[in-house]
Amino acid sequence: MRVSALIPKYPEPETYVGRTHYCPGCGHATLHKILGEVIDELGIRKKVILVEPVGCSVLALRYLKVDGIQGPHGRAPAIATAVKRLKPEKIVLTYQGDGDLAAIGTNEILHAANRGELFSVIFVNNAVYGMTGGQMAPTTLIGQKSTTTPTGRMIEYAGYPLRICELLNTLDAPVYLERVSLYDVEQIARARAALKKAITNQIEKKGFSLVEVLSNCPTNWKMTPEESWRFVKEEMTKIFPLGIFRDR
Ligand SMILES: Cc1ncc(C[n+]2csc(CCOP(=O)(O)OP(=O)(O)O)c2C)c(N)n1
Ligand code: SF4
Repeated sequence: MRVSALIPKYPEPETYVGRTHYCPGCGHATLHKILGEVIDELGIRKKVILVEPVGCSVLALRYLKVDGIQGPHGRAPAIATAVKRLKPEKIVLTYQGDGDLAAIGTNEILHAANRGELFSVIFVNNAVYGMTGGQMAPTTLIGQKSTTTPTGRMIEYAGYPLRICELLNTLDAPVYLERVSLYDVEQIARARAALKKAITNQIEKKGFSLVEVLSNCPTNWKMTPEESWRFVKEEMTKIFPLGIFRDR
């Protein structure tokens, strides 16, 4: 018997096409896959409109077989607002990095959340600007090295890491805010459940939902994938605690 016959086959989700361009070990690929699984499970593939970001996941629509729109940097919430208001029967998702959502697009996400727009946000916090070579993001940890903080982020020059879930939790309108991660199988299962909840909230017309996903960037952090996930687990979660901030 051939060895390959003994290896169990795990079917890929219908919505997801594998073999992505991401660096080995990058969380974007895992996240795309579980998002594809959730879309399949909810049977909403033909209804989804994904507003894809500027950032490493700019090619998300090559891998997720859903309709979508490419937004300018940080402006996905404005586009999602328009699409959902014009086509309320669609399931509208934004997928945004921390440079996208928490730097150039902070204003956009704050006001969309405050208006209680009926779309779901997937916010990928990997503590740097991945695509452009690892510059400091608002979420970079104190002391963390990046190309623009070569000796480590200093509070005197760059302030403190911005906590988006906690910030949005001061607003009245959001219905669901959760921070998850992908550093082990249990966390991936939790992240999957959180994505499902955020999208289900939209299907049930409950209101604005955001899932923050603590992810990695082994290439720019100059770590192996294993080291990078250890950093997420041991360092990032100290500053960005995992959990549900709001569930109404
Ligand atoms: C208006 C504008 N400013 C700057 C850029 C350059 N740019 C492209 S991607 C990026 C950073 C993206 O980082 P992040 O959102 O954290 O996503 P990641 O690549 O880490 O997944 C920047 C600054 C741009 N494309 N458009
Ligand atoms: S540069 Fe970082 S975020 Fe971008 S694909 Fe590579 S590991 Fe992922």
